[in-house]
Amino acid sequence: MERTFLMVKPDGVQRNLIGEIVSRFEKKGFQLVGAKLMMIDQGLAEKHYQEHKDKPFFNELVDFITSGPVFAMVWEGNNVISVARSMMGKTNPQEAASGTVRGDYGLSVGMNIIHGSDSLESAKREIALFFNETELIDYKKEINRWI
Ligand code: RTP
Ligand code: MG
Repeated sequence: MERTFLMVKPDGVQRNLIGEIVSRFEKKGFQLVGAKLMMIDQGLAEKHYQEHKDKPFFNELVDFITSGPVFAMVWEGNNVISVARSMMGKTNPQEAASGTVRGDYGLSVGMNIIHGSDSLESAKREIALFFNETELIDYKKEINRWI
């Protein structure tokens, strides 16, 4: 079963959106396999955002993601990587459609509430970066046969 790494960013935590965001993915039919409230240190932030290290906004991005607690999660389900990306909405909340997390709650590209892995490769990399195998729980829900 496909897995992805999702994270409520510091702005989403401060704005009390953890419950709302978890609820959206639960109701969609995805299964939570791991989650924790945590601080990201400089080293982890730089690794997580390594693909952006040469971008002009890199320092700003690292400062923001290390500025307060985040809620890190691993979710499982059919096509969860791409479906979660569409539920998040476009990177710039001003362009994100209503009904998406960023479209409904975000206003600026720097503070866009949520992160989600953008490919199978980045999902694998990010899950391993944030979670130990023992923190990821494999379990069955009866409800899954109705999805
Ligand atoms: P994310 O990685 O956070 O899920 O977001 P994303 O895939 O939609 O966007 P990505 O291109 O990976 O960019 C990572 C984060 O960098 C910030 N950003 N700022 N100032 C800018 O022009 C700019 N562009 C991107 C955003 O916060 C974005 O989520
Ligand atoms: Mg990205």
